[in-house]
Amino acid sequence: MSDIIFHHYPPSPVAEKVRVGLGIKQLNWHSVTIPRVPPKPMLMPLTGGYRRTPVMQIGADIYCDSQCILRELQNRYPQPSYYSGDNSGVLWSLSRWSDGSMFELCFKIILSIAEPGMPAEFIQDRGRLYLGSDWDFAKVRDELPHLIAQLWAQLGWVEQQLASGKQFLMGEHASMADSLVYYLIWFLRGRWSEGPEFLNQFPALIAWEQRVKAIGHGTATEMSAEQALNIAKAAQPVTPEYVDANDPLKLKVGMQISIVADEDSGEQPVTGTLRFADRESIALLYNHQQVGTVCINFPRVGYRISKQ
Ligand SMILES: N[C@@H](CCC(=O)N[C@@H](CS)C(=O)NCC(=O)O)C(=O)O
Repeated sequence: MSDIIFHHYPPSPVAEKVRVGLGIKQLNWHSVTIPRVPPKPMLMPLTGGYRRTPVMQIGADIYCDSQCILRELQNRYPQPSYYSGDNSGVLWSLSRWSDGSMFELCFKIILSIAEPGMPAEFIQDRGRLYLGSDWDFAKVRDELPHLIAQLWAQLGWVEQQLASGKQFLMGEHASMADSLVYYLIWFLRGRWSEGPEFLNQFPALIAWEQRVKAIGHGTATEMSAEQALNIAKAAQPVTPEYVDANDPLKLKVGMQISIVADEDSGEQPVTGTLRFADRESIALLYNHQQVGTVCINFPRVGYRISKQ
């Protein structure tokens, strides 16, 4: 099987979610460090303009968004499973809470407090990406007690889930639930000056956090961005040609489509030729002179598809 190449940067919380996922399966992977803000000229040939972090590459197949990456890792490396028993539907639903309202809360608390000391370029980029065209961190700061109260109540659910003494969120083995929640705790502890003190009121959560940390990230070896591009160029996509017969958008293999995150983030759509679409994922072929043809995969949930 082709090697896993992971494009990310160390302080990225969403990348930490996947790094823990790589740890749960004890995988070997190549680490390519990408810039924290655009331009990302060595990533764009692979992603057709998708600029977020992280991105996974396996040969000439590219997986954008942590949801899509974890799904592909589970498909390719089924054991040990990200699911515990038959609860995969619940875990994917949980991911919409952790990546949606919970990530937004953590982001707002951390970035609004950190803003005054951060580079203007970074703040402008993240403000537009996560808070929309009328972003304003000062307004977010005015709401901090409310936001922290919302976080407090929801971290209480995590504490409650662990209170009976189980090792991990879904039982005695680590599952995707642990990576989905751990990355938010990692973000709060590492980037919010009051985070460590705030977390002290959740003792079961802190003991669990140590257990998840101990899982590690699998085994990473550094790779240059040039090497990653050359690997894509030398490979052919393996994502099959397929569209689900019940597709509500009546998609067909070969259609020209574009795809973009379904929120006011100011991101550019990625345009290409439809190759694969089922309920969970969509993939398009994209050509770039530096890599030839690559197949770029996205999750369906959270993304808007337009026919060209
Ligand atoms: N829905 C995406 C969200 C990814 C995301 O927002 N990642 C942050 C980094 S933690 C990001 O892309 N920041 C802007 C950047 O890296 O350019 C996913 O699950 O992968």
